Amino acid sequence: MNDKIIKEFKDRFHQEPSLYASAGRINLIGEHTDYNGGFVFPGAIEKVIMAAIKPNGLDKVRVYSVDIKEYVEFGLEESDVPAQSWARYIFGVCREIIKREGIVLGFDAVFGGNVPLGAGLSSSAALESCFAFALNDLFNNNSIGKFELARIGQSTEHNYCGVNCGIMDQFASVMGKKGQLMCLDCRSMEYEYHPFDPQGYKLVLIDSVVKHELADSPYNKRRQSCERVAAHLGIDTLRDATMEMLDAAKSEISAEDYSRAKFVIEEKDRVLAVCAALDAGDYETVGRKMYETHEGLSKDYEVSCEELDYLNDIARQCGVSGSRIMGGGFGGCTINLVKDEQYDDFIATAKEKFASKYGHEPKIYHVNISDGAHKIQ
Ligand code: GAF
Repeated sequence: MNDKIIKEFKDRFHQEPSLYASAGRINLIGEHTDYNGGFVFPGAIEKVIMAAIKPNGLDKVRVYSVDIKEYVEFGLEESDVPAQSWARYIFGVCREIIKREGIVLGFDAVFGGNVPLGAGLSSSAALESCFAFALNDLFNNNSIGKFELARIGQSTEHNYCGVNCGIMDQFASVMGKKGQLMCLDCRSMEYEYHPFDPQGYKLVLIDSVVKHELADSPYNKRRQSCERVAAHLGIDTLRDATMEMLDAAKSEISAEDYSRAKFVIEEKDRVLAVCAALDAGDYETVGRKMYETHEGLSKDYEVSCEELDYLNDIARQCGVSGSRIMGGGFGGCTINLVKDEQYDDFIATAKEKFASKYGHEPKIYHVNISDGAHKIQ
């Protein structure tokens, strides 16, 4: 992939570029907790978005996507927003750096990657983080802190892409470290790295290939539900809520808002339980909590879909230790914690059963926890 992107750059722009990459992410547990001030437990993965970039001395950005096979040019003023949705991620990053009094001048770029789109692996965060990291290096002497680079990606989603997301995806994409998951407290923004090398188990993603689209989607509505309940309880975020507080307010809020908040309060505790279980090497408890999360995401938060529930059922039937829908929901992947000796049978069964019900096989991605944003050359 490196060679292809660099060759395309040289063919188009006849210059020698620098090459940067940033990663997609998995999340072991802690879904829809980030924008509620709770905990998340993500890690960066080997799948990346990569960009060849060089300043061009002009007052515009010229960028080509090797995967979408489209070329776009845009200026750097707020009114120059491009029509193509993929280009808005890059435009948004430029604008968010400029808003923070950072420097972005004209540049040429060619980018591509192997983070599957719409699979819940945060290809958009990888794209934002890759450009934020590169523009910090090329124009700002790396003076913008790494955490701020993640916030630049998050603000891009809010202000240019219509997704009112939390910080998890961009945080993981920027801060990821090989072989380590990160427990992030999304209220204090403190985080710890946890080595993740489950002896005797594998982590595998099964992609239903049902596409999710978070912009204008129920994702923003879920967030609004949580904010309504927090406001009703007189607290900043659901991080400070307990089930006792929620139950006391049950008759004053809608049944739907109650279910959403119930999931978030329970999920908050599950992340901490998983953290402790991981440190104790107790992967069966980790797996049990993953199933509980799936149940909550499916029944209370209602962000699953038939295909993902089916994949979760297959995992249970195969005796897999843990399985759940991963990411924002409404399609994408399940993440599965599988004992080595059950792995082959599980994958074969999942492929066969899913294909006979939905007419196509799910995609299988092995998870390798890797480094986040970095310069390649
Ligand atoms: C999406 C969002 F971008 C994240 O911020 C997070 O809320 C996640 O859904 C659900 O945990 O990936």
